[in-house]
Amino acid sequence: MAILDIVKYPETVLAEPTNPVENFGDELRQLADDMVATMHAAPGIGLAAPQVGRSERICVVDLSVGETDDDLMVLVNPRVIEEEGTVRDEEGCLSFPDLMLVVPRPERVVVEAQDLEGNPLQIEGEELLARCLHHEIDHLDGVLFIDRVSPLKRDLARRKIKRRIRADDW
Ligand code: K1U
Ligand code: ZN
Repeated sequence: MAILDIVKYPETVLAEPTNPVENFGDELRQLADDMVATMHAAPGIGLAAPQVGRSERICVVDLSVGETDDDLMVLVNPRVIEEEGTVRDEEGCLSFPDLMLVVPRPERVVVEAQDLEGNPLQIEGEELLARCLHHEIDHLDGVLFIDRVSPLKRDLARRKIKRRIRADDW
């Protein structure tokens, strides 16, 4: 397993929609293993392929950050098929170090995906799991958390990031 570099905003790969996975084999398993190791090392509770510079539609989620095996999910070709309610809460993103934003997300989601063998999966998540699944699937569509806040807050966040890039603090 390798710990991969996490791509930071404004790298273009973060804004590009991913491609559906068609080949379920050793290369995909290797990518998933490396993404899990990278998420745990960060540490984070989720990670999507564009955040490690890849364009496959795959993400990993683990609300326990490696504490228990039971919470780990590897989702191939995930998509939200149902969503309910809206909650505004603070969240981070590993591609935006030390930036927290209040983002509206569904309170509950149902996600359809495949596992690493290509078998169908369905996951229902509420609260933090719903937020994390929605955030990761957004990454796979090239959507970032700054895209989900008001233009004013987005502009403020972009200014802060520009300042931090200039100060070599990004
Ligand atoms: O996709 C990412 O950038 C990872 C991101 C996922 C996420 C967090 C919170 C709400 C929605 C999506 C993170 O994991 S940020 C780090 C984080 O939340 C965390 C880190 C260590 C322990 C607990 C949480
Ligand atoms: Zn993120």
